[in-house]
Amino acid sequence: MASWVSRTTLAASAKTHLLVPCRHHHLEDATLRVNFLERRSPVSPLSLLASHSRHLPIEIGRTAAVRHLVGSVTNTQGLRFALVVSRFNEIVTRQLLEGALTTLKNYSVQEEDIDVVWVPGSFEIGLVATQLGKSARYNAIICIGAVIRGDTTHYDAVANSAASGVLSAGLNSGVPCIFGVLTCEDMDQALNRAGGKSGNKGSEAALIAIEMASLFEHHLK
Ligand code: INI
Repeated sequence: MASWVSRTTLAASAKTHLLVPCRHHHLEDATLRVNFLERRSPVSPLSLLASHSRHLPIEIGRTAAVRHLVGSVTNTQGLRFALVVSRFNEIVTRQLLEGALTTLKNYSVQEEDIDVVWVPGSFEIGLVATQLGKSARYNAIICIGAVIRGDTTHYDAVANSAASGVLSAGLNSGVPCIFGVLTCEDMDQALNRAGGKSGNKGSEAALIAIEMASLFEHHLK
């Protein structure tokens, strides 16, 4: 199936809410359910991940006239990705990178379609992401870093610069740039979000990158 766009013949009033059990932060579970539902519903993995409830309401009916354009995570053939990774707090960012690469591999992205670019710190990510985006070689850029308040007095400056840098990179290049930069109070919190008990933010960023790359490649060109 090339995309998640579909037109249903359901009557306008035939809207049903299905409660889908989904474990908090469990990417694979969420994604499997999305794949199962995608023929009937434009529910994205992002919308599933964004929910913090144990049961996620998913609308499975919609009007016949409205087109819903949603990126697919099952059609990754030919999509190219760059990862910009900060060396600062490398013990964390390496875990985030591993999570991202594993997810790309799990969704059939080929190794030759992935480049990893290392930068000194999260502050530098935006500039490099902009350059990579403008190169027209990638369908999405995954930006990975870890800004930890305990380590620095200029936490807010670095964290805010990283966020606005990644946002600007996407807006200025027209290529989706995904924010996989952790902003944490301490190292424990960071490690928990880098493959520990709170999941892996790098994996989440990679899945979002696939969805956005697909959305742009298949629908927004
Ligand atoms: N860079 C980070 O990625 N995380 C941090 O926590 C951090 N701290 O703590 O300062 C950090 N600083 C470096 C910064 O990103 C730049 O590399 C540096 O300021 C040079 O521009």
